[in-house]
Amino acid sequence: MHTQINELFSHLWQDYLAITPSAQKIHALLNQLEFSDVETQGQLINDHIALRTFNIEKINLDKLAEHFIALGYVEKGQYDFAQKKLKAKHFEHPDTNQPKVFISELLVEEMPQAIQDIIYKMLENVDEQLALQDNFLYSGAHWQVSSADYETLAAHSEYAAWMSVWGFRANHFTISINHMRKIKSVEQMNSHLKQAGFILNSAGGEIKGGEEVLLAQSSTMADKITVTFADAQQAVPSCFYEFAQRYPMDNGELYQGFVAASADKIFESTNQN
Ligand code: OOG
Ligand code: NI
Repeated sequence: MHTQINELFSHLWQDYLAITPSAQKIHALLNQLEFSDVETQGQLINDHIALRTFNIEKINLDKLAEHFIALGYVEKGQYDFAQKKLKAKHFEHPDTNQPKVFISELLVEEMPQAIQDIIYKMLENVDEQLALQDNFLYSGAHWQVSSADYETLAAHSEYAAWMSVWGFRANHFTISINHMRKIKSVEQMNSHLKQAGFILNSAGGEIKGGEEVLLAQSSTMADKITVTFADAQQAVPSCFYEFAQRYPMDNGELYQGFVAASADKIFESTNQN
């Protein structure tokens, strides 16, 4: 287990950047916009990250969560995505400057038998101890599927297809708009990014949620990266960047949870099209 939150997030960030070239570009673009006019170097703040897995005991949601709980994180919310056959929890650290963590898992038993077979085969040779390793959360895929299996998975669950290629890693980081100096809304963020040529996720509208649910979000569509399948090479969606603005609750504090209806659409940032 990692002994420092910063160390874990720095590994997750480097791993994410390596397969998400647009995140590197957006980070540089926004840094330039926000801080090029100030002497003291400011920084972009990460609202949260998200990780994915299957609800299979040796690598389930709780196994991922243990790494964060060991660092002081506490479970705060639960979410169900009936149609996508997903369950999720979010975790917060008592130090509110630390990023929140959203972890989901696919309910494998609710998938068609053919999908279950592919997933069980992927996990067959995964060591029971894998989830205990220090680098588990950024260790990627521990298996290789064929491009045909990838397409079979994708036809039933884009989430399962994504997991078959990318495995254990942060699938996005999230810029906190509340902490920005120049950009003050998701709308402004979106037009800035579109002007620079980035493609946004428009599922359910480019802005998910809003002040009425205390959280407004948007995200890019995942980059396409060429990967090697057992039988072929193919470009598939990797990771994406998200942007979040939080609004105050009645007690004046910013809402720290997630919004299931919005999250349902954010998942689709890694869809093939
Ligand atoms: C997580 C999607 C949900 C949010 O902020 O609502 C999410 C995922 O794509 O794994 O990140
Ligand atoms: Ni998110």
